[in-house]
Amino acid sequence: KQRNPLLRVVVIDPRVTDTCELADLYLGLKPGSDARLFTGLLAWMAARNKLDRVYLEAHTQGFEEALAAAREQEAGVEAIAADCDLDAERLETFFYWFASHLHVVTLFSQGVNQSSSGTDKGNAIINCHLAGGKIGLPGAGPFSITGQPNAMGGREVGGLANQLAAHMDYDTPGARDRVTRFWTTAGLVPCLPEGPGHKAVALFEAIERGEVQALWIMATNPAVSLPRTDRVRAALAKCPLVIVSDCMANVDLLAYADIVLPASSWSEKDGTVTNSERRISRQRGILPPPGEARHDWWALCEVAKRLGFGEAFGYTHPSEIFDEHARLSGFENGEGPDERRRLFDISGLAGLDRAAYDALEPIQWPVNAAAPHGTARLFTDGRFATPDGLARMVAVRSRPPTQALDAERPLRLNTGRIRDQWHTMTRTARSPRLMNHRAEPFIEVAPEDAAALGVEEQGLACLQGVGGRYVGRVRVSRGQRRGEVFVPMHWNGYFSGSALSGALIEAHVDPVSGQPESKHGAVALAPLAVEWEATLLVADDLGVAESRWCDRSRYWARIPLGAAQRWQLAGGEPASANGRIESARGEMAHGEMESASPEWLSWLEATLPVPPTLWCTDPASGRLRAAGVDEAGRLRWWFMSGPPRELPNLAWLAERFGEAASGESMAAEHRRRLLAGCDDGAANQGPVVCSCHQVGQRAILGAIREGDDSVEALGARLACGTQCGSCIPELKSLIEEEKAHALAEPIEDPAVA
Ligand SMILES: Nc1nc2c(c(=O)[nH]1)N[C@H]1C(S)=C(S)[C@@H](COP(=O)(O)OP(=O)(O)OC[C@H]3O[C@@H](n4cnc5c(=O)[nH]c(N)nc54)[C@H](O)[C@@H]3O)O[C@H]1N2
Ligand SMILES: Nc1nc2c(c(=O)[nH]1)N[C@H]1C(S)=C(S)[C@@H](COP(=O)(O)OP(=O)(O)OC[C@H]3O[C@@H](n4cnc5c(=O)[nH]c(N)nc54)[C@H](O)[C@@H]3O)O[C@H]1N2
Ligand SMILES: [Mo]
Repeated sequence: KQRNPLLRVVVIDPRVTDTCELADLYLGLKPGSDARLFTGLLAWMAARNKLDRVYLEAHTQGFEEALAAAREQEAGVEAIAADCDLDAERLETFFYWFASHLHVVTLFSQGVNQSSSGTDKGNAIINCHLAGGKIGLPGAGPFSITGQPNAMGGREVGGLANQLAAHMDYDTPGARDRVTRFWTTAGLVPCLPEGPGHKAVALFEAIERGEVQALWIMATNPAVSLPRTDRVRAALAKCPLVIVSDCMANVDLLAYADIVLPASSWSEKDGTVTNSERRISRQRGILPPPGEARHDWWALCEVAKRLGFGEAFGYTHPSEIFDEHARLSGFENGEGPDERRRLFDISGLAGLDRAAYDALEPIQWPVNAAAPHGTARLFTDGRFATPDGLARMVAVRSRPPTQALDAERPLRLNTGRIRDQWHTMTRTARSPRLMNHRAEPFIEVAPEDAAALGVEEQGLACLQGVGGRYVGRVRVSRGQRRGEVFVPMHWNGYFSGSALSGALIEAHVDPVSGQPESKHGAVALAPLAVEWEATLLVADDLGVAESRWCDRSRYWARIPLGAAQRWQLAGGEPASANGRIESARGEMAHGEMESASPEWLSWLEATLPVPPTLWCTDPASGRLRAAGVDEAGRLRWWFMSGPPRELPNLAWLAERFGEAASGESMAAEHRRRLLAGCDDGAANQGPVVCSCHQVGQRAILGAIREGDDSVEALGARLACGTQCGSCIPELKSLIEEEKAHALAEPIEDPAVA
C-alpha cells in the first residue's frame, strides 16, 4: 500500500484488528454473516449490470442457479446491510468498489473458514470473482490464505482424512485405484483403506464411542485446539493406546500419552515446505536434533517396518520420499477418459538426485514438461480443474451460526490469534520477550457490556460456555462489538488453570470441510470473585511443585521470565488476603517474621524451600513484598501481594534471577533495591509493544506526549517498530489514542468550560 497509494483496502471483520490500520473502509459485520454479504454482492452486481457476461458464458457453469439462490433473500442494499448489521452506505461503497474494479483480490482465512457454513462463505466469495471475471489476472482472484507455514504442503501429500496423496481423494472416481496401481507398478503390495477416515472432530467422537483402539498424534495438540476440549480429553483418557510425537515437553497432551516419541522440530528438520502461492521451498536443518529426538518421517518409517512394510518404507533420506511424491503427482495425470488434469503436478521435479534436491530453488507448481520452470499464475486461460474446464458456481444460501445464543449464554464468542503467540503456545510461550506483549489470558469486551456486567479493565472475569469455563483478564475494547467477546485461542493448561478457548465452543462443523465453528461460540460473562491477587516469581532451579500455589488459586497463569517463572495468582479464601498485614520493613532473621506479617509470610514460609529473608509492607495499602535469598546470596523467589498493575519493573528482577542461575550472589546494592527499590530508575514500562527492541507502552506514550507522534519519530527515538515492523499498527493506534486524548482534554478542563 505504501508503494501503491491507489490501492484500497477493505477489512471485513466483526472486530477492529491491527489490520484495520491499513483499511480505507472497515465493515464490522455481524459474525457469521459473510455468505449473506457476498450473495448480496452477487445480486447487487447483477442488478447494476456489473457482471462479466462474456466470462460467465465462456468459463463457468451454474451461474443462473447461483444468482437465483442469491436472490431468494431480499436483494436491496438496505436489507443486506440490516442482515449483516452494517451501515448501508458503507456496504454500498464496498459493493461499488468491488464491482467497478477488475483487479480485486479477496484474501480470506479463519473468519470465513471456521464456521458451520465456511464452504458456503468461500463459494459466495468465489462466485463474485467469477461473475466479474476477476480471476486468473495479476492482482485478481479469491485467495484463501493457508495458515500454517506448510499447510499447503500438508494438503499436497494427502494429510487430511479424506485425501489420498498428491491432491487425489476418495471422492474422485478412479483415484484410489490409480494410487493402488502406482504402488503396484513400483513392485509393492498396496493396502489402501477402502474409504476416507474420520476428520478431526469426528475422530474424537469415534474414540468417545469406543470405535478407535489406537491413536497416534503427531505435531498437533487437539487437547487444546479442538472444540469441546473437555470431551476431547475424556476421549483421550478412554482410548486404549495413545501415542504422541511432539517436540516439547510442556504439552498438556502428554498427560494422556501411553507412548511419547520426541520429535525434531523446525530448524532441525530437512525437507520441503509449500506456501500459499504454491511455491515449494527446500528447508534445510541448521541444528542437530537434541537428545533422543528423531525426525517424524523416520519414526513413521520405523513403525511401518515393524508392521511388516519394510520394503515400502525403506527410505534413507527425505529426497527419496520427495521423489516418490513427485512421480505420483505426474502418474496417469490427465490420461483417463473422463479425466481432467490434476493441477498438482510436480513431475518435473521427479528423479532429482541428492545433490539436485539439496540445490532445489524455490519453485511454484505445476512443474512438468509443459512448464519446466514452474507456473506463476493459474487459470490465465479461464480453464479450471473440472472435466470440461468450466468453473462451477455453487448456489449458496446463507445460514446463521449453529451455536445459538440464549438467556443462559447470551454473548457471541469470537476466538483467534494474537501477534506474539503461535497456536497452543508450546513453543512461543517459552520466550519471555514474546510473553511480554500479552502476558495473561484475556477477554476482550465492549465498554457497554463491561459496564452492564460489572467487569472492569484489568480485573479478572469468567466466561461460561457449554464445555467449561475460561478465566482471564478483562480488556475493555472499543474495537469489540456489543454483545460479543473475544478470547485468544492460545493458552493451554500448562500456562493457565482455565483458559482453554476450545472449552467454550460446541463441536459443530461445516458439513463439507469438517471445519469446526470455532469463531461463533455462545457464552456468559461475569466478574471472577476473588479476595486477593498476588505475584510470585520462582527461580526455575528451586525445584518446588507449582501445585502448592496453583491448587489454592481460583486463577493462575504461568509467565516465563528467563531463569524464573512468574506466577500470577488470585484466590478466594480471605484468610490469606493481602490486607491488613502490619507494617514491617527490613532484613529480619527467620523466626521473627511471624509477629510482623502473619498471613502471607507464614504461607510463603510453609510453601517455599527458602524462607523469606527480606520483606516490607506498604502501610497504606497493606501490600506485602517479600523475597527469598539463599545462604549463597542467590535470589530464589520474589513475591508481591496485589494486582499485577502494581508490579515494579520485572526486567530488573529477571536479571537478578539470571545472575542467580549462573551462581552469582546478589550485589549489596541490588539486595537493598530488591523490594520497593527495584522501581528506581526503571519503572514498570507497561506491556511490551515492540518485541524486537523490548520497548514498552509507557515509554512510547511518554515519547508521543513529547511530540514524537509518528511511527518514524518513535522509531528514531526508541527504535520501536524498526525491525520486524509487526508492532507498527499498535504504534499507530497508540498515537491515535493519544491524539484523541489530547483533543478531549481541553474540553474536560473546567477552566475552559
Ligand atoms: N501470530 C500468529 N500468526 C499466525 C498464527 C498464530 O498462531 N499466531 N497461526 C497461523 C494459522 S495456522 C492460521 S490458520 C492463520 C489464521 O489467520 P486469521 O484467520 O487472520 O486469524 P484469526 O485470528 O483466527 O481470525 C481472523 C479474524 O476473523 C475474525 N472473524 C471472526 N468471525 C468472523 C466472521 O464471521 N466473519 C468475518 N469476516 N470475520 C470473522 C476475527 O475477529 C479475527 O480477527 O494465522 C496464521 N498466523
Ligand atoms: N478456538 C479456536 N481453536 C482453534 C483455532 C481458532 O482460531 N480458535 N484455530 C484452528 C487452527 S486454524 C489451527 S491451524 C489449529 C492449530 O492447532 P494445533 O495444530 O493443535 O496447534 P499447535 O500448537 O501448532 O500444535 C502443534 C503441536 O506439535 C508440536 N510440534 C511442533 N513442531 C513439531 C514437529 O516438527 N514434529 C512434531 N511431532 N511435533 C511438533 C508442538 O509442540 C505442538 O504441541 O488450531 C485450531 N483451533
Ligand atoms: Mo490454521
